[in-house]
Amino acid sequence: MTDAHPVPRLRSVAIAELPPGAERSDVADPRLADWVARITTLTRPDEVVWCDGSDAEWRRLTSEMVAAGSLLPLDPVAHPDSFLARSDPDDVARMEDRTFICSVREDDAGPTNNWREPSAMHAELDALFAGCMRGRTMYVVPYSMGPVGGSISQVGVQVTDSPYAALSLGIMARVGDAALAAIGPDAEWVAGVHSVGYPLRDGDGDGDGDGDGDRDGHGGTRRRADVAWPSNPVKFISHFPEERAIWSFGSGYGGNALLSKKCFALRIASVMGRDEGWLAEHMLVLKLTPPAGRPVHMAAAFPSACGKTNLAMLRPTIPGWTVETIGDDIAWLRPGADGRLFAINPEAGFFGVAPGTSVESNPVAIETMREHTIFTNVAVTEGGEVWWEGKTPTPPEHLIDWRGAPWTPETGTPAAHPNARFTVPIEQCPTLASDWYEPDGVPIDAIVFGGRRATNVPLVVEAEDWTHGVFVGATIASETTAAQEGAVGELRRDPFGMLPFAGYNMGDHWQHWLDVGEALGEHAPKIFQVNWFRKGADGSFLWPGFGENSRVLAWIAGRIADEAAGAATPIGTIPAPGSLDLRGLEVSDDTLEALFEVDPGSWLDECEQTEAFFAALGDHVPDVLRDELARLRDRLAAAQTDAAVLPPSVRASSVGPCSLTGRPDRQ
Ligand code: GTP
Ligand code: SPV
Ligand code: MN
Repeated sequence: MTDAHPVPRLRSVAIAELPPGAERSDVADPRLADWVARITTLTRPDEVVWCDGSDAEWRRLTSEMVAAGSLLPLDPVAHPDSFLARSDPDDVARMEDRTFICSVREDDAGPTNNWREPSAMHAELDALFAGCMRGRTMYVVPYSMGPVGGSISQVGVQVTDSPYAALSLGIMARVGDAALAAIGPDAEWVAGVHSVGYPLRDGDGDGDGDGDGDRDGHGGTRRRADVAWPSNPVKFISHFPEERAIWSFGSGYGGNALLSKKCFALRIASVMGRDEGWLAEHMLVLKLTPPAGRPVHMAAAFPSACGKTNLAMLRPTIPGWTVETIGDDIAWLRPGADGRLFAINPEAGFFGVAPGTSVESNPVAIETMREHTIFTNVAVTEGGEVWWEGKTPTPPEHLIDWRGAPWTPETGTPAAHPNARFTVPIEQCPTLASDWYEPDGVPIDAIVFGGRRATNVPLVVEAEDWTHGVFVGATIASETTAAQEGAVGELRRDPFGMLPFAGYNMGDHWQHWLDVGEALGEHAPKIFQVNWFRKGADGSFLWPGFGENSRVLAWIAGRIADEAAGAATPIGTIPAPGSLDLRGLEVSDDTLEALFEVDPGSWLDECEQTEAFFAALGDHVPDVLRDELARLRDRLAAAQTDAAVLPPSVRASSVGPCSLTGRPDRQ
């Protein structure tokens, strides 16, 4: 870091007369008061409102937004206290090509990030932000990531001219006076500036946007009409890691606008973690309790829209097991005093993918969103009940689609946007673990990497050790989803599920993982890879997924407890025959074989792509990971020439009678 507390930038901006609300006497950190004054001077809002995340604030903001037409109240019986927001059709997901890491050195951003030189980026942003909040309210939102004052927690402040962002932040982070009080003169806090970039008056006050001073005869107070979802075709999501600052312009959606989430808790926090010896990762955290034996905690990294929320809320199909939820998207992990790795979920809410969520696939999510929920870009019935693809097997006859247009099953376009989401407080989750409140986090017993892979990657594999596990994380590839703008279904490298979220050089991120592993030593968690998305020749999923994934979690728990048997393959250890509990599940032997097949030929092709990927990342790739690649190739080549090295079938009928719980495998 170049400066420990560089927050009050904008020193060049002379503070002008401030609008109502900007000044607040109980702000303990003079840098915060100064920063708010300078942002206000730059952006020119009509008033400033400090948010406290209270119920009263929720009621006030939702009713103002309903009156303004930017929220639609839903059916109060089906969805009490819940609302629908419809975004601009051009503002529906994170925009990776408009996301910038403005580190001082280009090499610190690395080849997987867009880089801009910080002062040039600031100059461009200052021009865009100048007057960008004219005619609007600027909300100042102080928040804590993690329990206020917790040993892994951090604080931040977002200013925004989007009431939707302010309201959503009230769900997603611990907003309020306790967080504000935690920002003392010595605190390190992350500064986020957000504007939708849609001022309602221009500089000369006449609202016609041309700035020519053509007054309307009413003292320059005429405003252009607002729209339901203001945004700007010009978009920047810019991060200044050394300043611990974020500037986001032009988008109101999700990760672009809720700066606590991807911008702070992943991109900026990953840099803080690099500097301070901890990890900020795109991971769910869950607690798994076997019928007998001790509970285990797992942290699992999957790319966007690849099943984190679903796994975190999993309702096991195998009797006696329970899964409790700690987090669904982000984990901060830090070696604890006793040498183990501890994790918190820094967030306080879910911003979950709606499509595919049903009473069958994710009953816990359905219960979680029973009330007090903001839905974005879902479809609704005329009566105000929400619907999305996959919610029910048959769609309703008539809907209003995510754009607000009439829809029938014949329309031919999705009724809900594929990246439609629900925003809901985590405390509404019926499976919330009490551990979520734990200020020092939970000890992690296993780390899991996943992705969407139609081919190659087995249902579950255990890495040989930490270094091999880091190699597995570094070489994750996944088919793209609607969570980001751009093509869907294309296989791309997404190491650690962090391709869009690492705030520093990806190769350095891998080295940091190796360093953390070394510090953990014998306490390092075991590392696994899973894939729920392998497909058969007919293009359908081989594995039923969702609640049935509990079978895989149980095998992982068995490995941790040294009770479940494994079988070696060139890519790692898969369940030994009979060790995966398949009782009560209809899955054919052929399907099982296909789920676990490790084809040396296609894996050697995969190795070639890994080599090219490593080459593209250059000399930041740790040598030991190149060694892992060489070793993997040797094992695959040996397997190719010696069929005997191929894994034994995991088919239950071909083997011993015992599942890992010691009971008969099939009754
Ligand atoms: P982000 O919030 O974007 O980071 O996504 P996420 O990783 O939390 O993804 P989520 O759990 O919301 O799942 C995304 C999509 O994958 C949804 O449409 C789910 O229905 C689907 N999905 C999740 N788990 C499974 C599974 O086990 N099998 C199959 N076939 N689909 C799944
Ligand atoms: C993701 O894309 O991984 C998300 C959604 O979790 S967003 O917050 O919009 O980035
Ligand atoms: Mn995510």
